[in-house]
Order: sequence, then structure tokens, then C-alpha cells
Amino acid sequence: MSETTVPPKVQTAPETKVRPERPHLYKVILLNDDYTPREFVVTVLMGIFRMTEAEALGVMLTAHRRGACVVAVFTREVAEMKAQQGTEAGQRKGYPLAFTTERED
Ligand code: TYC
Repeated sequence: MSETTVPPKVQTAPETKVRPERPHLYKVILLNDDYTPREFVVTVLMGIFRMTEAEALGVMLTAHRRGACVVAVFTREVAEMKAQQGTEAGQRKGYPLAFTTERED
């Protein structure tokens, strides 16, 4: 005896595909100043942005020479958190080190 129950055929609306919006991306920008020691900038970049020493050195030197350098690109929350962490790391040492964020086009 097969007591198999057959599920009733229910009329459903055609599946509507939900496609979440692609989130905007934000650049984290390192700003040059005349006071923060180069080595400290490199240490902060390595610690917060998981860069190698060579990468951090390159970014620090670009900011030093040109006034600013894009460090990395993230979603808004992550970019703002990392910019704040970097800026606060400088403030704790009394340095004017500053990171900003800027939305990509
Ligand atoms: N200009 C600083 C100095 O000569 C070093 C420095 C580089 C500071 C990059 C900030 O984003 C910066 N000590």
C-alpha cells in the first residue's frame, strides 16, 4: 500500500529575482602632514590595512610627495572605520596623521 501524499499544486506568482544593488565603494585616502614620522605612518598602514612593509612604504612616500594617496577601497562602513582607526592611532601619539574617505564615481 503506498500512502504517499502528493503535495497540492499551488498557484504561485512567477518568481521575481531580487537583485541587491551593488554597494558604492569608498576610497580611503592618506593625507600628508609635516609632523607624523614616516616610520609611524608605515606601521599604521601595515596594522590597519594589512599591507606589507614595501607596500606601506610606497603609499607613505606617495602621500609625502604628492600630498595624498589612495590607500584602499572598501564599502562605506569599512572605509570609514579604517579611516577613523588610522586617524585615532595618530591622535593617541599626538600626531596630526589623517585619513579621509571619498566615494568612488
Ligand atoms: N611628511 C611626513 C614627514 O616628513 C611623513 C608623512 C608621510 C606623514 C605621509 C603623513 O601621510 C603622511 N615626517
